[in-house]
Amino acid sequence: MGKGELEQTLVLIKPDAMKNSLTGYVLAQLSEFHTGLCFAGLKVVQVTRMLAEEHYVEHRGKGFYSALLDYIMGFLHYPDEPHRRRVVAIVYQGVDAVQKVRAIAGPTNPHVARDEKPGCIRALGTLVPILDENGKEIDQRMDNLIHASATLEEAEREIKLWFRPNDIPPEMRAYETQGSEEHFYYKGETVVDAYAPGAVCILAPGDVAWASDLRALQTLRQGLPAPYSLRSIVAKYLLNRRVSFDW
Ligand code: 3AN
Repeated sequence: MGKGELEQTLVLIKPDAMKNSLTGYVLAQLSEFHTGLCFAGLKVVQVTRMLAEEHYVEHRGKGFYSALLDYIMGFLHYPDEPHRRRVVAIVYQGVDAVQKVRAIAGPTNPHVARDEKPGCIRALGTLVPILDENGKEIDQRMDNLIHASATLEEAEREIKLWFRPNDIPPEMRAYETQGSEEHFYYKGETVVDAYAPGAVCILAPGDVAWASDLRALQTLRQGLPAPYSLRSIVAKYLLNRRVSFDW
C-alpha cells in the first residue's frame, strides 16, 4: 500500500485513558463516521516488559525510558490492581489512516497539544515530573492517552509487533502471511524446533504467521543474524498467556 492509498495504522489506548474512562471518547473521535477508517483488529492486552521494550525501542537509554515502560505496562496508573493493567490495541484501516489518526491524536506533548491544537485527544493528557532518588526533577513523563503510528513503516513494524495474523480477519491483512510447516519454540532467548522444559510454543505446523517473521525465525534458529530481533517476533505470542515466566 502506498501513501494516500488504503493504509493501516496502530492505535493504543493507554492506561491513563483507561483509568479516566476515556476509551469511549477515543473510539468516538476515531469512528468511521468522523474518519472514514474502520477496525481491522482490536484486542485488550496486558503489556509485558518484552513488548513495552520492543515498542519503545527507539527511546532506549533516554531519561524517560524507564518511566515510559512503567507507564505503558500500567504500573503507574494501577499500582495495586494488576488485573487492570492493560491497553486496548487497535488496527485502523482506510485512506490516509496514518496521518488522519495522528492529526486527531495531536502533538506528543499534552501542553503543546493544548496550545497548538485544542480539541485534539492528547490535549486531555498531562505531564508528570520524573524524580531521582533525591526528589530532584530529572525529566518529564508525557501521559498522552493514545499511541498512534508515526509513519507507514512504523505502522507495519508496530502492527506486526502487537498483532498475529489471526487477530485480523484474512481479508483485512495488509502484510504477506505464510503458513508454518514446523514447530518454533521460544526458550531462554533462543528459538528451537523441539520442546524442552521451559520452552513455549510460538508456532506449530498449520499456524499462519507474518511471512517476514517466519523468515527471521528460520534464520535465527540457525544462529544467523536476522533483520528483526527474536524478542520483537515472539512478544506477541506471549501476550495474555498465563504462564510462570517473567516476560
Ligand atoms: P508519539 O507518541 O507522538 O509518536 P514518540 O514516538 O516520539 O511520540 O514517543 C513515544 C512516547 O514516548 C510518547 N507518547 C511519550 O509518552 C514519550 N515521550 C516521547 N518524547 C518524550 C520526551 N521528550 N519526554 C518524555 N516523554 C516522551
